[in-house]
Amino acid sequence: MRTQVAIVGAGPSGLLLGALLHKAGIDHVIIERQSADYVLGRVRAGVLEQVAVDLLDEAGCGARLHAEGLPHDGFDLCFGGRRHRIDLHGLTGKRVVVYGQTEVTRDLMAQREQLGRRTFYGAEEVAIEGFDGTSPAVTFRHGGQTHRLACDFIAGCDGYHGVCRASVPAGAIQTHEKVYPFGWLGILADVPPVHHELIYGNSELGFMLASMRSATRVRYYVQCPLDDRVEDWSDDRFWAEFKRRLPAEDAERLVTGPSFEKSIAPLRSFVAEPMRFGRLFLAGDAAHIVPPTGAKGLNLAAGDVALLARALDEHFNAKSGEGLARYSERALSRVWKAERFSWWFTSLMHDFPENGSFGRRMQRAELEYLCQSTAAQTAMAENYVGLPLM
Ligand code: FAS
Ligand code: PHB
Repeated sequence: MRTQVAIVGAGPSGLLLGALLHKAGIDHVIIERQSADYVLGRVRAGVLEQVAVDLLDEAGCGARLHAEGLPHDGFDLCFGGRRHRIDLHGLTGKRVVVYGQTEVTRDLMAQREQLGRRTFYGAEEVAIEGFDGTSPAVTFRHGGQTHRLACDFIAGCDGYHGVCRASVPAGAIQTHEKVYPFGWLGILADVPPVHHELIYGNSELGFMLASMRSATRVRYYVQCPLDDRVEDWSDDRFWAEFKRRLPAEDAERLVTGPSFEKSIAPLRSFVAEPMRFGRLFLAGDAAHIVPPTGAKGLNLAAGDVALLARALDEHFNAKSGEGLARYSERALSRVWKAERFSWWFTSLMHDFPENGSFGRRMQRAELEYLCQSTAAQTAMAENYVGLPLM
């Protein structure tokens, strides 16, 4: 088999890249190790920046997002019994859209199915080769047969645990990592949200986030110890803890109910540099991870894909190599700014016992300053709604 671009991974990065390459008339194939149902079953991001919304429109996949997504003009910060709204739209003229990653993935998969583009789900023993030369290829087993897909370029969209970054020689790649000493316990439940916008809380008991998927479905999180297990958290325990971390007036009107999804995610900051190795290009979680506090993971992936799709379009259709040559530099410039914001927001909102009373006082001082300074709120808002692509 041969194609122009072999995409490894059918998460949001791989699927969105495929949709944009199709639009540019560039032949491509996606190889995914899990089943489509498994990919759809992962519960992850919930907030889209305008850059991601525009890309889904450009890819022809924005209809349901505009019909069902919830535009949000702000969010609330809560601490020490106080509550302050960050007026995203008032401060930046922009907003975000609440629309789950699962739905983004579903829309991209549905379009791909209609277009009849080749996707190998359930691929085994996926390996990449020749990307440091002029004849890259992806080999894999599927349907009991071994396949070799020759290509011009490989897009490594296979996430943090994927094979692509792992295939780069150690001397050619530099990684930077910070692992946080806690995780997020998240639930999905079909109850009305406690507030019409998101609430980020820094309580004495730890971080909480009240998010949502629709007007009838909530996505709530509490900070929890890294060694906690999901089975340690009954629904009753979760609701009692969530209520304790909410501001009093919200706790009173909180609607609880049975969760139908419950999971614990570890938090890390991670960047691999560069994001290009010859004819292999990394995009999304394959190249970087952010703690979900700033709602940047999925949006950073979309930004990488936009830059890579345009660069490949220039290469194949405009016979220009500048986009590919500058892909890593351009992507990393945006990645590092989002890494900083996600680290800063995580450091501001979570309980770090190791930082002692002085650390808590620094958090409180920064939150107080944030709430009284339009300049500080504007800086926060412009990072939250998303920085320009270039
Ligand atoms: P993904 O990891 O989504 O997709 C990679 C794909 O590659 C997967 O389908 C995988 O099966 C496949 N793959 C892996 N190895 C392979 C191989 N060897 N061969 C073929 N295929 C292979 N972001 C937010 O903005 N907000 C959140 O609240 C949030 N919560 C998260 C919770 C968790 C538990 C995790 C892990 C991430 C969360 N994220 C969140 C970040 C998340 O949304 C990612 O940014 C997003 O999934 C990135 O998409 P991809 O780059 O496509 O990577
Ligand atoms: C979510 O809805 O899953 C979500 C929203 C905002 C975040 C993180 C997660 O910062």
